[in-house]
Amino acid sequence: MAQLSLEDTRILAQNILRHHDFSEEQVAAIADVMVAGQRDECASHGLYRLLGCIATLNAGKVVPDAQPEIIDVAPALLKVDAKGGFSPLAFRRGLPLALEKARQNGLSAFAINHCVHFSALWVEIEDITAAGMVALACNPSHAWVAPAGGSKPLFGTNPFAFGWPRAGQLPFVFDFATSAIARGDIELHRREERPVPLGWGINDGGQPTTDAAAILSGAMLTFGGHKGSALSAMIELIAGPLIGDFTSAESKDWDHGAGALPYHGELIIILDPQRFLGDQATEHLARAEPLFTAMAQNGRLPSQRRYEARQRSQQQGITLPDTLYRDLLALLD
Ligand code: NDP
Ligand code: PYC
Repeated sequence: MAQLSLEDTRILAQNILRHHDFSEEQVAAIADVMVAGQRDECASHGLYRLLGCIATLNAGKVVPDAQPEIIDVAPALLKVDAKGGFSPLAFRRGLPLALEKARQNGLSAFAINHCVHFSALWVEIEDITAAGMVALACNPSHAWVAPAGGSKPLFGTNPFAFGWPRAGQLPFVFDFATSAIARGDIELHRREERPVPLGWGINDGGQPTTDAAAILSGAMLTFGGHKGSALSAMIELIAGPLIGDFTSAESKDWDHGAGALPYHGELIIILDPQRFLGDQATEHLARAEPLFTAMAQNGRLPSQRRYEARQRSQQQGITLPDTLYRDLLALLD
């Protein structure tokens, strides 16, 4: 394993992006998200994503110097047109206005359009909870996942994330793909030639398999059967047609076999506890704490693993598999 400090991890990510002519603003926004993923030991959404981002650039499927444009649609609604760039800069540009609208109205809906998407959603959720807000976010991806009972890919891996601010503590956050697992994790199993658990996907004959490559060319499965399937459909709708953007099937068609990262939109909803509760906000938010304590009775809260990993990385730096480190250095050639 290669060992890097967090600062060297950031410099590596930034240098690779600069080497491929991403604009400085794009470099900063993309690298921040990837370094956060690596720091929190979310291997499938850390520096590994640089391989997909540069492959997407080489396929001509992302704009490296895109300048996102904010469109102020209504008192509680804004859109940011990412103009074909990766999503993090569009999120960064739109966030101040989205928070301001939530403060004014009690809630705001923030749509990102025309973005190429590679990231974990919890990074954005934590930016919103840091402002004392409750947050939800979701997006489609590429049609890789069969609907419950089917065998043909239709849905994306469609992540759904939620965040709740906690006084004096890291927020309560969960963030999961509506497929049994993120596709990035199956890709990492294929890279490392490791079998995956049964239930993650089926081969192109519709048969259950533990072979990661067979699932990647067959179909992934939703989590929780028909329940995950319905949630995934909801995400296709509210972060697709509702915001005037692609479904996962349309994103896959647009890809046209290039193997690029998905191109679509994202929907973020922000709720302001102060506007809901006024003077009683502190008292009512405190009532969440016994719920969290009771939830952790037999294990842990979502994000607890991440927060522990964060602390470890801040003290000791991060590790990367040698093969990945070599592949990343090759992107500087
Ligand atoms: P996981 O199944 O690994 O984890 C999902 C959530 O469940 C996390 O919040 C995790 O917390 C929590 N969790 C896991 N195990 C437990 C447990 N035993 N007890 C309590 N909570 C637990 O993630 P996925 O594979 O579903 O998704 C991984 C990432 O991939 C997400 O961040 C998602 O945003 C991203 N993704 C992005 C896509 C895109 O289009 N951009 C598409 C699909 C996924 P913890 O992190 O602490 O383990
Ligand atoms: O891991 O499923 C995934 C994914 C898709 C886009 C970004 N991550």
